[in-house]
Amino acid sequence: MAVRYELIKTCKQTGARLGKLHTPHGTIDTPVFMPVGTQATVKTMSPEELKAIGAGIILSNTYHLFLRPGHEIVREAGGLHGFMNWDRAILTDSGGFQVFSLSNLRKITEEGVSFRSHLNGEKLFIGPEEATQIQNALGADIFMAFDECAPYPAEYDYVKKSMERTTRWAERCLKAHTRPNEQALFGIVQGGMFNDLRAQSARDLVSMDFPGYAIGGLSVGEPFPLMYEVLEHTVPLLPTSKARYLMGVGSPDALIDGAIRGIDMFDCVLPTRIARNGTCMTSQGRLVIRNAKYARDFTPLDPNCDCYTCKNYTRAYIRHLVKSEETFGIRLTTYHNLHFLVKLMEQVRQAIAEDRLQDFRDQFFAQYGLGED
Ligand code: PRF
Ligand code: ZN
Repeated sequence: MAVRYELIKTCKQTGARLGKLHTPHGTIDTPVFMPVGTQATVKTMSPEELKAIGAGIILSNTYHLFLRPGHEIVREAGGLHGFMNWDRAILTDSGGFQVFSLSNLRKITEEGVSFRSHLNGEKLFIGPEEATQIQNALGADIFMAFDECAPYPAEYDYVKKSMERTTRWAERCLKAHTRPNEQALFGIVQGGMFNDLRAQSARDLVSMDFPGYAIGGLSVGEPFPLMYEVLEHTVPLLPTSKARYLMGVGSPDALIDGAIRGIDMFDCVLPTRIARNGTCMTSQGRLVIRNAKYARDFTPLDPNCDCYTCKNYTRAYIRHLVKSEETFGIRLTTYHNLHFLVKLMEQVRQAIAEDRLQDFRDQFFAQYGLGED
């Protein structure tokens, strides 16, 4: 097995899990936030910088790398690790989500998804076998089954058919997987907001014995309380001996509330995306650096942060850079936001270790509600 999850302990106050994810490229303490590097780069961050903030695993995308530069080029480069010079762990998403959000004229059948490239209009196809072959070429430590993420809201009958097809696709991914000793294939639980469909999806995927399970189809526009309700129904159906990954969730409050519900892994473009328009995550909530009130503010982004950005630069300077569209500005905000989430997860793990995650959550929320956005 390429990847093994080790449960260290559960928090007596919340049930959150402290664990270790053993991969061919290092062991990752969980719960963990994975920065997103869609195009084989976490936008503006060098691998050395990612290591300096403490990132042990990053995510990349099948859909984008299939379109450009093509997975055969990545394979020739020694896989993603060699291509991008990152020697820690990598997880690739299957494309089952990006093809729906990005490509044009997509058509979904039992075979897979036909679509036109959002780059040049070329007609292409990805099914479960293709997604698996591409991800075997990319060579990430963990890769994801090809799935369909139903939109929200959606009718019960549509979600049921989509979830059942996702299960059949997961079976086909398992069959097509040629490198089980080097790469772990995770199944993705779907089923929308319907608890009985979630239960069926979880039961069927668990019987296929994947080395880890993701919960997909959440954080797609539904209210947070509904997402937590679905999590509370779904997570207990997954084996305690395997890692659980909540896809596409990365707001600080949801990382804490997801961990409390038994999630071990998260990813999201949120910290890097908002950094590029000048929004910073701080212990007091979001800070919009373009705001005029920072023009003469010579304090750091977050007084409680010890990152490179906060140790060396002021709000006034970063505001000037971002407003002038100087690339250094968004490097500084990206660095800070990723550091913020990686450190937040360190604090979450420490709180689990000491059985006080509920207390940590309450303290965090009392402060984080104070932001601007
Ligand atoms: N499936 C896949 N990737 C995803 C999702 C999903 O459902 C989501 C849902 N939030 C984000 N990324 N394959
Ligand atoms: Zn900082």
